Amino acid sequence: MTRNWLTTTAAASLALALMAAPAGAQAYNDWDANTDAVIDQTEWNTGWANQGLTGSIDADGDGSITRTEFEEARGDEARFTERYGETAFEDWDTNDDDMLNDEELSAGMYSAYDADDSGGIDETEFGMWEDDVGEEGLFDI
Ligand SMILES: [Ca+2]
Ligand SMILES: [Ca+2]
Ligand SMILES: [Ca+2]
Ligand SMILES: [Ca+2]
Repeated sequence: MTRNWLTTTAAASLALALMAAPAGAQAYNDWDANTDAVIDQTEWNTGWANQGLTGSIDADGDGSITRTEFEEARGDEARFTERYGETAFEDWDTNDDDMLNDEELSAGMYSAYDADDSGGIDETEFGMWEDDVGEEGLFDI
């Protein structure tokens, strides 16, 4: 009985993973407005705004993300640090007001996911980001 249950669960997880793939490609195409297969900073900011992602982290909805709101949204600290480094909040807070606004968060994420420092987000890098902000990701938003 137990073995059957586990097998069924594994099969269901695989089915979900397979179903998720086309949705990711669709999102990438939506963000890549000029279809040059790279998401530049402008396209990124637009996609970010369209998704309302800052609002998902901004628990009290005042338009600024405090350190507390940031830490509550980010999930597992060790995994987060591995991806973004220990000083992500400070690094992204470019005007040093101890809060992240929409622009700072968008720009910080952009630089974090441009893993090869090419100045653009390719489909692989975008996939990493989607995994991290999706269900069970670093940011569960
Ligand atoms: Ca583009
Ligand atoms: Ca807030
Ligand atoms: Ca700030
Ligand atoms: Ca890149």
